[in-house]
Amino acid sequence: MRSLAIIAVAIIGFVVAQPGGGGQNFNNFFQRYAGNDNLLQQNEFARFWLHFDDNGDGNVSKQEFDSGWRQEGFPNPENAPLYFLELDIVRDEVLNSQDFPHIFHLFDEDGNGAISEREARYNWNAYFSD
Ligand SMILES: *[C@@H]1O[C@H](CO)[C@@H](O)[C@H](O)[C@H]1NC(C)=O
Ligand SMILES: [Ca+2]
Ligand SMILES: [Ca+2]
Repeated sequence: MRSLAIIAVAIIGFVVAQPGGGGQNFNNFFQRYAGNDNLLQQNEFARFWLHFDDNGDGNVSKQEFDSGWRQEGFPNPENAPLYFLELDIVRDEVLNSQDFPHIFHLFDEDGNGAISEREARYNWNAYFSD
């Protein structure tokens, strides 16, 4: 019984120790696309969303988004359909260049035309956690 408790504590400790829960996911979003200036510009932000566009037609379909979100290990894959609805701001059941500027402005809280790491992390956690 006692050793079970120790194992449980060890597992919980390990999980808690992971950087911020989806730290790796966040890095794949921000560091990969922000470049050397550590800021996400509109085109870099759009490039991130378009990486889900498997057939390269400029539209991220719901199926492309759901399967990409799941396969790449982004947070809470069971919520991918809900995230798609959040992101499809110009509601036409695809994510594309009409949606990206709106999503960009939601992330760019101080409106200076670029998403800082702080803005990115804050909004990423808010939109894509439970
Ligand atoms: C992308 O989606 C828009 C909106 O639904 C549609 O009008 C357009 O034809 C689509 N483009 C392609 C290449 O399927
Ligand atoms: Ca597509
Ligand atoms: Ca849309």
